[in-house]
Amino acid sequence: MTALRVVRCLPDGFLAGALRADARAGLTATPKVLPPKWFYDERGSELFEKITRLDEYYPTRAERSILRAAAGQIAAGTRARTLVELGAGAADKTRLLLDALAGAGTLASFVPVDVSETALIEAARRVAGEYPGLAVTAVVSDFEEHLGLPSGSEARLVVFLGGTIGNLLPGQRAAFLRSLRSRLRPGDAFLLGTDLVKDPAVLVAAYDDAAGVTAAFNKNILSVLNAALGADFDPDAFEHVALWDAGAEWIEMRLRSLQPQRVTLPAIDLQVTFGEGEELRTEVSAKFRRERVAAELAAAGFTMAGWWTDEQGRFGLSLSVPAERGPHGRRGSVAGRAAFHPPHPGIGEPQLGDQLGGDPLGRDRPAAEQVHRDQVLLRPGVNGQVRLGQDQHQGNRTVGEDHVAGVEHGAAAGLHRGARGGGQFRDIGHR
Ligand code: AVJ
Repeated sequence: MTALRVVRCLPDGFLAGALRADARAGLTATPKVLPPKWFYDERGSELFEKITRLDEYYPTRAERSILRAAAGQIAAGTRARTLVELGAGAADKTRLLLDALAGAGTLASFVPVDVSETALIEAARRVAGEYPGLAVTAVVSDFEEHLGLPSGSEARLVVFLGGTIGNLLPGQRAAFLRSLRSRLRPGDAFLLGTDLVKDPAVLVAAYDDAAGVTAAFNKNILSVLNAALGADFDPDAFEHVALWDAGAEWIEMRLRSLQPQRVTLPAIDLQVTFGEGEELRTEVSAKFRRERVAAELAAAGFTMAGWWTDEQGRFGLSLSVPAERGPHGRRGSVAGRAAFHPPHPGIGEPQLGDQLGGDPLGRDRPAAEQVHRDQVLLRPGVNGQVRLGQDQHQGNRTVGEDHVAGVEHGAAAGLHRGARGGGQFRDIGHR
């Protein structure tokens, strides 16, 4: 009998309340902003699935090609019993990891976490049907609010794919990574997908496709507000804008008002006006360089133990584990440290520092290396039972710190450099 559970981690009305708060704060801010999480009603999720099949939108294909090449290594290295996927959506890429972990003989449970209940339960049901005996717990949650991590003592691999971390503003990203780190312990690992800095023309095209699917996806947020708040936005009175902010190294999506207009939002007793040409920011999608990923992970108490990119260096997957020293410099437990040691002879301690060199886009790397990878070798030493039930999603904290063996290839580029273009939007806080 296929085991499928649905757990709702958010109190009733939480999302509706959050939408009202975001709409009020964002539409009364100057400049106006709305967080991208409100794109994903049923139509929004469908439009996003369509985007992932567009020629211009390379991230999904690039990440899938990396997962196809690296899933086996990640499974063998992490020996995870539980796969937790944050922002799961359709979970199709996840199958590559599920197959690899099942192949490694360690997989026991799958926990997809997403705010979009419909897409989530549909995906969870499909996975439960395809993997007999796999315990599947669909967690309806906003991972910024509640990670929905199952407790229990078995090795967990938490994955955050698709480059969705890039939709969080820097402060939110740091808070999210710290919060995740505080819930991980020895034996756990974190797999993160990050879209990489590249030719701005390629980036802008990926967010402004010729068929106008992304434009429809962007405008859909106005329909979400109309439906949820009784607003009278006219999506056709706005045009889709996608631009590259070279200073912040992120793509911004905006909706530009085509004429002066007044919008009423009765559910929050609000009227807002838009001037002609006034822009409402609906999403940032940050693009990364490898050492910035490593730096942000390290700042949150992770050690990056592995890094893969696709052939053209368009997308990066990092695998990291709780650092030996936590974010506050506290040393990890000796016992925990013993749990990790390289299973293959000849693989030394990662010398992260001296590896960070060379061309960030990998152009100095021999063409032969189709999918770039840095050996990731982990062997969780801890085994125990995971019993998934309602209360375990309250997220018991266990903090553990360990060290990982691995070899590294380099990347080089600085973090944020001086503001250029789009500045006026940057500092408006997210929710
Ligand atoms: C997969 C959610 C990260 O930012 O690239 C796609 C969302 N926005 N086209 C991204 C998105 C516009 C996407 N994420």
